[in-house]
Amino acid sequence: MVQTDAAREANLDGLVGPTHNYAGLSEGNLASERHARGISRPRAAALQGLRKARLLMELGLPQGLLPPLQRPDLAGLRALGFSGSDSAVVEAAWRSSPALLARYMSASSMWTANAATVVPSSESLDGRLHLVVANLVAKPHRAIEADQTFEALSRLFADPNHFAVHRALPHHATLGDEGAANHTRLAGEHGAPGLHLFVYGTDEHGGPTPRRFAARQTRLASESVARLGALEPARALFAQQHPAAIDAGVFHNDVICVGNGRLLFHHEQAFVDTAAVHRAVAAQLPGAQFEVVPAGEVSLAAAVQSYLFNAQLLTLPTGATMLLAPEECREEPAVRRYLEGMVARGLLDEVRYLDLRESMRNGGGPACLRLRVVMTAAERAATAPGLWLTPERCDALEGWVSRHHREALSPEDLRDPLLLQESFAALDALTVLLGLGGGFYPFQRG
Ligand code: SUG
Repeated sequence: MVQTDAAREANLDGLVGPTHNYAGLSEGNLASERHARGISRPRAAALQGLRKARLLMELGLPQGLLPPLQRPDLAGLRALGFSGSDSAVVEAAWRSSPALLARYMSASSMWTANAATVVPSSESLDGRLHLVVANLVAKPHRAIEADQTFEALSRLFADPNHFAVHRALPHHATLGDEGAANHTRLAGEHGAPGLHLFVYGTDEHGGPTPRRFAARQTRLASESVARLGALEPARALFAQQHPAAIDAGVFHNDVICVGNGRLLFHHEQAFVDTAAVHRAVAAQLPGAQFEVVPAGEVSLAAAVQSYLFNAQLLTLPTGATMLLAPEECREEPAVRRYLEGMVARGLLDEVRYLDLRESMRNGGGPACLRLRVVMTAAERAATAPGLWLTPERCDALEGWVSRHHREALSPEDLRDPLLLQESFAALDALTVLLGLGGGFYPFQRG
């Protein structure tokens, strides 16, 4: 499958902000729970992310970046009644509860697969590219991302002739939406009209539900996102994630399934009704391929631990297929064996392993760190230029990280007034570096 120049898939990676830390905020995300209150390394985290983005750029794929959101979220803390100077607000929040402050300090916007769901212009009813911001209501530290994400995407995709950026669904438990992490687009060619598989964890009208951990995505939310994003109704498929998977730590579908082109690659225990998913996909996508990993070869636990499915399945400009997997997949013998088998069978041309350990410790693998946006050349040209990575910009960003991000951050450091100053200084410098224009961040607007 050689991609046409008309429409190509861009990956927009989340730049890791200076407050990257391990606060154990995501129950049901085993890595986040396991590493709670550990020491994080913000500089290494940001450089690991940039290394991945640079690799894709060097492979000839359109590669962009989404800037981190402002942290601390002072408006969010002030809305809870904390007052006084910025540093007084932070200190008072810490005294009230360190865990509360941690929510407003989290660098979780790095996982841009949760920023929005994307409907490319080739499948939308009005011929524009739609981005529906995710409300992330399941977790308080993530729910506060929605408004700033909307503002950022509205600036980066500002041209109304090409783009429509939608606000997140209402913040209500029946409408939990986690964005592209629960959405997979399949298509014969990236430029050809595709098929959209929305995977939800719970349906208020029935069906099984997980027992140990709460499902984050509802069926109503998935359906509403498809409507808001003006997706041609015939191109939408809805399927329920297996509750046993959620209970085993699969808090998003992209922890157990990844698709690209005509290939859907997933674990045996990904869906409640696998046969129905395959039938529906095959009916709409001639030549659809399914690679189902049996639990007997890779257990659910090994899939979650290694993040096998949270890989980037990429079609390179040469037409070759590459899987970009976390280093943890190389270290897990069953997973590595499985991937080597896929190469031997000609399903993949190459597997590359990357060290993304800082993000992985919070449950964020390669696929979490990027938002896939299939775009035509005209659409790419209509975005804000600050969106795109170039070799020069990547060098400059590495310098920016080395200047602004701390080597290490402990949970107690979150109350440090200097961290607040450093964070805002970093974001100020970033807006200049990326040419994002004045007032990009709330603190810059006074
Ligand atoms: O929402 N972790 C994120 C990881 C998101 C992964 N994204 C995808 N699978 N697409 C989450 O659970 C942990 C933060 C902390 O514990 O400090 C966190 O938010």
